[in-house]
Amino acid sequence: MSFLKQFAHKSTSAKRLASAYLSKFNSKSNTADSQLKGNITILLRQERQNVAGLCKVYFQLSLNTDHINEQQKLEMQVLSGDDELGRFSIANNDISQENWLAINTHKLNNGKHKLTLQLLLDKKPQLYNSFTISINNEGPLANKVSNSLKQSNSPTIIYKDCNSRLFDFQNEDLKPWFDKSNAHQRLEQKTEEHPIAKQYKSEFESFLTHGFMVLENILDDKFIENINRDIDDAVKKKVQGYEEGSSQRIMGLHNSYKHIHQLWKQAKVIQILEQIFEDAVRPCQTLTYVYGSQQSYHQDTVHLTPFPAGYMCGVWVALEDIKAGSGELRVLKGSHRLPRIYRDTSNCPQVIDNQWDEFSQTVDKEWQRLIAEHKFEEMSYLAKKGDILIWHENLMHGGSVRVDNNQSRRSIVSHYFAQGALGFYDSSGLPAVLD
Ligand SMILES: O=C(O)CCC(=O)C(=O)O
Repeated sequence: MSFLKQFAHKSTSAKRLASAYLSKFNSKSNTADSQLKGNITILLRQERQNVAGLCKVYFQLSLNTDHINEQQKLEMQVLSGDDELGRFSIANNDISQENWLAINTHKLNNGKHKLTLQLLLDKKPQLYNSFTISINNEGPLANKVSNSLKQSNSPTIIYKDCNSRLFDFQNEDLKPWFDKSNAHQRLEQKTEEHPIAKQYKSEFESFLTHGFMVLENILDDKFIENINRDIDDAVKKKVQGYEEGSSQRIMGLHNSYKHIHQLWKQAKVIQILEQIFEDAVRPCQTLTYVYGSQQSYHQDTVHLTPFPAGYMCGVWVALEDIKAGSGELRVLKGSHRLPRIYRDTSNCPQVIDNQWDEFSQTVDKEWQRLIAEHKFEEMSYLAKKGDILIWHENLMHGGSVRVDNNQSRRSIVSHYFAQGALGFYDSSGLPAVLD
């Protein structure tokens, strides 16, 4: 079975992956004096040939292991020309399954790079395969991030685990303006510089003080009607096994529904986020809810993790007038100033193969402890259709209990990262999939 077909048969998400990963780099021959026979197949998303941030590369080894004994060491070396960018050990169960590595592209210069994966046995080259990427990390934020990653010796190649330990989260110079002590002064300045900051000044004030802003009446009824029609179709087709009436969320509908895709890239929202990030914006995912999520209070930081901290926002869009008792979105005002919880700082295990139980229990205790130690005012968000709430990466938010189980609460959450930042999912250790 071909590599692509193996992906396609694994699961629904793997099917999506297979169709997203269009460029396949077939194996080259063994090096002259290699002891091992086999090949390395590389899969790369086509659009990632113009890459920024963390670039995920899938590879698979097909190898006859008969000639390897237990004492021998298999490693993968990643090279740019003759320069080694990184190397990591290959365990027995890494052979014949799909593996991934992430290229920390901010560590490399912009432009084209021919990269090679080379398999080593006891440090001797065995097999290799090459691919080309074109790196494009541009703008003041990308430059700052690049410098920080170089200074802190962040690895250029990350194997199977992106996590907060790999990046210098203590670097004060990387703080975004809205997390600095002079943020209100900076906002005054921004209102002189940009009409969006001027128009939404009080909303920006709320973002600084409370960790979220509410924007009323941003989307028109006709557009929302079309989005709701998309959702009706997904519900009818039971996309992702969706059960009518449940609190289940449907992920990634922007990939298959036109109007949800338009919402994901809605110009007004992007313009406001550009003012928050002071950088271009990269959309990440969409989560569609037909009924209230009933999620307990949480920060997104450990799930959708930007480096530098702060350069990610959640955007919550009301697709109907939200009724009390429907499981309204709720937020804790000012909780964005709480410490950030990462997997590493809270001793949570990495989530592998969707095994969330231990991770969720551990991190949830941390969040509830932090909330109990402080006093925050709660806001239940009774939005009107077409209203939008933008939250700071670290704001505590969740869904209230559904008192009336028959009452729908249609909404879509999308997450956005600043273009010059890098994004990963600290909980699972994966690089973020960004547009
Ligand atoms: O809409 C809600 O109730 C909360 C959504 C949320 O926080 C999430 O999906 O991560």
